[in-house]
Amino acid sequence: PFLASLLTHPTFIAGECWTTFIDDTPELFALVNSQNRAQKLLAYLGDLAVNGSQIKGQIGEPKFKGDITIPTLHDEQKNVLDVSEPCKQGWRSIIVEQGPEAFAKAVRANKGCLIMDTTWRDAHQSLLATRVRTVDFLNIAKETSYALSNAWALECWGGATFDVAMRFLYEDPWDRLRKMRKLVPNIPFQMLLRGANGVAYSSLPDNAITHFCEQAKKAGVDIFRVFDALNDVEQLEVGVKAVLKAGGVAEGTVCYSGDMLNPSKKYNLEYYMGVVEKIVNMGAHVLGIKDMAGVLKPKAATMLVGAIRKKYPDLPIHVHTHDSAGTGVASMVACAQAGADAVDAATDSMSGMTSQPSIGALVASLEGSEHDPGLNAHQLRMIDHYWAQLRLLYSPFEAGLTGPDPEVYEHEIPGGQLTNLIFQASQQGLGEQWAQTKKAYEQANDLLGDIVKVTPTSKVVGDLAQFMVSNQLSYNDVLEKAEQLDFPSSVLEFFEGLMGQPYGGFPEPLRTKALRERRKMDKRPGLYLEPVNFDEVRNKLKEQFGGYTETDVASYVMYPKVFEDFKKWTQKFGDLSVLPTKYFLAKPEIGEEFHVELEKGKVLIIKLLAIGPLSEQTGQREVFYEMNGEVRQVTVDDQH
Ligand code: 3PY
Ligand code: ZN
Repeated sequence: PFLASLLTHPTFIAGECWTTFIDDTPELFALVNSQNRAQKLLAYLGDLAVNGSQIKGQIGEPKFKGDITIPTLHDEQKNVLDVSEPCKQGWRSIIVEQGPEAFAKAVRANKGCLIMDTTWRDAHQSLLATRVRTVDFLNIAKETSYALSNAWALECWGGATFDVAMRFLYEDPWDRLRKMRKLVPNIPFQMLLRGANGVAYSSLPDNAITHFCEQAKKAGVDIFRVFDALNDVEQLEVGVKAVLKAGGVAEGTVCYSGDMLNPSKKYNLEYYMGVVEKIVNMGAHVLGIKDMAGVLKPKAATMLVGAIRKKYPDLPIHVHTHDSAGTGVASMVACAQAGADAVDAATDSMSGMTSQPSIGALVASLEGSEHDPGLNAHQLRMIDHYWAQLRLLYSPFEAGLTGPDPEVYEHEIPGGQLTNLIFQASQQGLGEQWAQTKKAYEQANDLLGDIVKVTPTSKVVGDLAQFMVSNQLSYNDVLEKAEQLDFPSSVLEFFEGLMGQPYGGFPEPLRTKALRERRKMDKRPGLYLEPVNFDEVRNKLKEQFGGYTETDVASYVMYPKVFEDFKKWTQKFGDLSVLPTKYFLAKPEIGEEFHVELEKGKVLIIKLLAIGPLSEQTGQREVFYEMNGEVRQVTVDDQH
């Protein structure tokens, strides 16, 4: 069609095809562009049809491949809500119009306990290996802007969503953020920032964190939950300072580990109050309490939140938990009663076990009390009808969890990691392997000095645990053979000090024995790392990819290799975020017609016609599609 359009174009016919022709006739090149995009899309679809999904972690095909129904919402008078435009009311307007301090004041003055919905970040990170795609958030975004208009925030970005988007879903996380922002202008967006580690797995130079936060704020993040995996306040401060500089709401966060109710444990109330004091002194607007493993029992929640509330009457407190042991609702109710301003929950179908507690259960538990979160329970259930379907669509990423695991009080594995480890163990036949992994995790934690465990330190403990299981090493073996053992790289990075300083110091002589000739940093890594040379990065990206955006720069600095691979992928297959998930994960039936909107108003109607026979000479197959009425053919290497 391009050639046909060119040959029949009046300018071409008139023989006046000079060099400004390209500038004067952009419509032809828009056509080339969409032809190109269509061809790249077919290349992906063809590969999927012949070789099956190559998405890492996918086992089998979705359980549900029907059309997803978008629920209709009703207002209090049972009238159908018009959601053609996003809702405009919500807590975000205070942040935008009056700034973070005013937001902190307003939430303190609010009577009920607000809820942050984590469905768009932690819930799918913890249940579905972070695999939910942009299109599936956007499809329910406007409805969500109404049903959750009184929410503290939607947690929708950061943590593992950043690298998984590029690494496994071939999506630009920044693009996701911008698109979500457009459809949800009223509810604050919250992200998870791993302090000086940004959204990566070990520390970056300070200027990388500053640049990243600036970009994130510009692209739509309002509230930054900043934590450090060791509660190392110097590491935490790097993140908090970057957020303050960017003008965001800084939720300085203390990570909860161990069991405060057990007086012999390392992390007690005094310890936590010490960390909280330092966070307050950093100028954080909000205090976050992050119970990443779900080990904050209700009584401990009452003690901890109660003590902070008493000492800091003006400080907003926001608590995060996981429902691993099944106590999530009870703990969050205890937090609300002890004076928390906000607690976390997830839509019912995406809640429970390693995810957050159910929003429906929490709302019902607080209903009629002075802590009522002020959400419309019926609308929340309607939104959940959507997520119930999505959960089945993403069934290939389920870890196979069947119930709560109160053993978490012993092994303390964070929610997201618990799912990952179960998944890995189930690949090897679960049973004995899983029991061994949990035990080894507990021992690995003791070997490392009973550290706070959350990304990236939880990975260190997990890697050491798997190393112990696969090499059949006991606790004592590790201590005795440390000088000869080839420890996993994350363990060595931790011992070097690349993740900050653990409370109580590194375990010796294990650290020295394991490190041998490697360096030891006894101050925060940012003091040793060379600042990022941003101009160098910009030039490199320009050379390599012909152009860049400032958010590309931020992605590259965070994950150089992942970003490069992602760009190469999109050069080959185009932007696949437009493809409906069921056709991203599995091939259509022969003759099944589906639509892909490349951009607004540019819709492709696609039908798989046939998959040709294998050519013995080339090892390839021809795959035939109908695309907007024309037959198209792609040649695919058969990988089988
Ligand atoms: C992350 O850092 O991704 C986490 O979810 C920590 O809990
Ligand atoms: Zn979490």
